[in-house]
Amino acid sequence: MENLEQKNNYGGESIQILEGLEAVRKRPGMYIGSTGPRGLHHLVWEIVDNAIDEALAGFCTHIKVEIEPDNYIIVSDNGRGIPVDIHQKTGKSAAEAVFTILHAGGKFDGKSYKVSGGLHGVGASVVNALSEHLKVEIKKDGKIYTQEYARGKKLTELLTVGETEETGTTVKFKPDIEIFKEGIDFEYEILRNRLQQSAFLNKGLKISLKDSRDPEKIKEVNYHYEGGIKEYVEYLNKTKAPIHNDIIYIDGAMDGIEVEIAMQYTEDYASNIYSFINNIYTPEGGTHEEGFRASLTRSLNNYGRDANIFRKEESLTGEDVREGLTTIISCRHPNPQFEGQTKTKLGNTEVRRITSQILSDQLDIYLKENPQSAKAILEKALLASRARIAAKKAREATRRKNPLESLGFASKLADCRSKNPEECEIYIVEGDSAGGSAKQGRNSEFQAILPLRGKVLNVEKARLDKVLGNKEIISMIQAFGTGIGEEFDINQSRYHKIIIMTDADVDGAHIRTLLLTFLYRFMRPLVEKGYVYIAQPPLYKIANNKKVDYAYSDDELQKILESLPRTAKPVIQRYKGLGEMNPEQLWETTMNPESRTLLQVTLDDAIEADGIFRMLMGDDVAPRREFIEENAVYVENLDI
Ligand code: TSJ
Repeated sequence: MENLEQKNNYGGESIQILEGLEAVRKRPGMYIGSTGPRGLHHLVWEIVDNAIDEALAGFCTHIKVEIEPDNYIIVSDNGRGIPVDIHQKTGKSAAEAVFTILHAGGKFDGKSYKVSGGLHGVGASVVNALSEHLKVEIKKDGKIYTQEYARGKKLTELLTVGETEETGTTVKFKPDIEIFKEGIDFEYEILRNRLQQSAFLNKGLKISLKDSRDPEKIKEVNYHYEGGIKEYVEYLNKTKAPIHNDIIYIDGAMDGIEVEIAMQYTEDYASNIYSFINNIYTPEGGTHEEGFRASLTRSLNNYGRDANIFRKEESLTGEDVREGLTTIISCRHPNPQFEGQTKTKLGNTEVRRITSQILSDQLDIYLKENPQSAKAILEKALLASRARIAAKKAREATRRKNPLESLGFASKLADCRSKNPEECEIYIVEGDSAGGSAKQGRNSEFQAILPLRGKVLNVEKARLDKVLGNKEIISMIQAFGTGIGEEFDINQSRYHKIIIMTDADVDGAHIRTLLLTFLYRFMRPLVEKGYVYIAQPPLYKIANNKKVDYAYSDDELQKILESLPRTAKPVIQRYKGLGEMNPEQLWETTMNPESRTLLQVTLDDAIEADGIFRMLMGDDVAPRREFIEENAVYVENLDI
């Protein structure tokens, strides 16, 4: 598409441009990842990110997002308004180019930090191509302009429709049901969560969300964080016990690269380091995280040594200094490079040095100026270090025996016959009764069943030694064959699909979250490689005479009921748990590869998982009640 703009022949060019957007409609997955719920929501991020770019450039203070009846989305900002002058190379207005030329977004100036990583930054033209209807309104230079499109093709020219003193851009669109065949229902909670994150990452920016789809129950939130990522850390630690009162905040810039870090230690054992580049979450980390880690370890060791806190020969490892740490790292880079399995890892080498330099300069000063906090942090890291060394000695003493075998209990694993990991699946099932149905219903050639009985340990609150004492966790490690922690080897995995199958209720969501947290913390490559899935059991059985249907959501139930003849008297059964399904039903609805739906778990939702977790475990009652009320719908699209 790059050379498209260099052609002089106008007619030929516009035909090619049409083909450009046709290509998006032919293979939408290439541009937005999928045509499922994730891809659908991606449309909103594309548009919102454009408005955030305007905020980053310093010209916009408020972004509003509204979900209207029929799933129209309206995004508006109070920025300068998309330029309307004629774009030389194309002969179109700049605004029209934005909506009709692939990758046209961001071509106007190279000065600002563009949101352009991974799937982001494919531009407004992709949203236009995949929308049944799109309307843009630009307020600029005293005038109001509008232009409309249908499925990427323009319905009108850019028209002047009025006068105004204000400036700004409003884009209204409705996703095309022909493309998003699974439906175009936006999920309030997904939008809310991500918009809140954007507000944290862009201090001072106001972001509002309003859902007016149900006139009886209009939802609205407004986010505005003057403290930015400092408030983000405060929020993430709300249900934890900090060991120092203040949040350490560091920012600086070198060679045009900005670095911002907020951090606080809590009594927890897990570490939560979330890094971003140009507002894009980088779950695979990269050079900004590496620079952070290197300097954190070095600064704390230097301080410990200078302050004579260490015993002889004592020093802290990276793991020691990250125990219980909550951190947000947010960088801005004019030209970020993305690497890694899922293109969510920052690759620019200079960022390692810059992050490291900025952190160590300011962290050294912080530690000197705040001796009480410094002491608490060093003591915590030293405890971690001593526990680590003691655990290692204990492990070495029992090395002759395989610790997993020596525990003396029988796992409930019903293995499959195939030994070819590529075709093998393991279902992790909550409870014995569901486990029984799954064992009877499965295809034992390639499907293994592991029922879990006891409670899964919350690994956020435990060190590795305690994690290795939990029966449910040992059963999983044994079954997978991968080992754990440092010894983890994904090539030993006996299954390429690890499928979590829990009830579609709040307890099920909780258990699933605990399992995902464990996999994320201790077997992350399984998640990175896409081996982890969530099974989707139906919520309802609808029996009408001899015909049986299953519904996986309330919407689907409604659709099925509407499709029945007027006089039909269907019997509707709401499944409260997997245990209520007989083996045949469970196979048919949830396990048969021909008819089931699996949700693949991806890394970029780790923060959302953390949020759900906090909501379920925390003492904030209102959001928990709301979650429970909306759970049926929510669980459906939950990825972690
Ligand atoms: F592109 C879009 F449709 F997705 C979109 C763009 C959607 C929304 C809600 C907002 C925007 C947008 C774009 N808001 N503000 C801007 N700003 C510009 O495009 C702009 C304005 C002025 C200048 C300049 O150099 O004068 C440059 C730019 C890129």
